Amino acid sequence: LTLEQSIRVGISRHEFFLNYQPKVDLQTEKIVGFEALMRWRHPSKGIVLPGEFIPVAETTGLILPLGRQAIEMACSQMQRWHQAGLGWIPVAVNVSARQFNSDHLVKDILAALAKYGVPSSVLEVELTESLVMDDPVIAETILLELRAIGIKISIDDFGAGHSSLASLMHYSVDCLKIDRAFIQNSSTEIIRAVISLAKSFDLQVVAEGVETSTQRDMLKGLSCEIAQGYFYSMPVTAEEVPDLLLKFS
Ligand code: G
Ligand code: G
Ligand code: MN
Ligand code: NA
Repeated sequence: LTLEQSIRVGISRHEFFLNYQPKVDLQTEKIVGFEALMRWRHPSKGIVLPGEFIPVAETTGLILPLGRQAIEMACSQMQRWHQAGLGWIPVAVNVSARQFNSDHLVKDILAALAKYGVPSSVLEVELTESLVMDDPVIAETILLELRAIGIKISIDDFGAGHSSLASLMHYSVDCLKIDRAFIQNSSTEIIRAVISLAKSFDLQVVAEGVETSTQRDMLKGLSCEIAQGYFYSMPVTAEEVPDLLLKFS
């Protein structure tokens, strides 16, 4: 089987699942939500990471059914946590370019929210900066549609591409996630400037790839609101989420 064929089979056999990485409020050190990260339970290779299948899924168009499953699984999981008495835990799902530009995204999201009775306010989508900048006019139309549903929109991996923070600020988004390479390689002054500009446009700021207490302290000092990274937790399985919530409570 080619990789494309095994992804296709994997989709039909529901071999893909989500892990969850917490986003932590830097002031309170409480978990405010999770990012859903896809994994593949491959029948012979074991657990396969997105780097090995997302690019192929993108070029073959399989990202459309796969992305739909991701949205479904996130909503289904939110419903289960809610039924378990954990309340509505916000979850962010990554959406790639091909998905964003398909006609189905809004329909898929509405269908999944309705199927599992999930309030739109607890679902978030993460879009990359390049995806939004590729065709700004079309992007803004889709962003406004997503906004109208009431879900939250984040720009992912900010600072990883050719950033134009100034033009990005015109878009209808709620949150800016600063790329881990940017956090790890930029001076405090540069990070301070990005945070302050984002805030002046009323964007929430999430720092990605926070691995050390030094980085945590620096970001907290710059009034960054939320952090995500190995310093707090690796992505965990859905079953591990309740214990993780307790640990941060
Ligand atoms: O978990 P990991 O670091 O291996 O994720 C690598 C990349 O795969 C990240 O950039 C992430 O955005 C992407 N990714 C993870 N899950 C999904 C998903 O469900 N859909 C899409 N489109 N991308 C995903
Ligand atoms: O592109 P996106 O931000 O969606 O990708 C998230 C990826 O980053 C996931 O694959 C996740 O496993 C990884 N990741 C999350 N936290 C850290 C961290 O602190 N350090 C490193 N090196 N990778 C991280
Ligand atoms: Mn992401
Ligand atoms: Na990111």
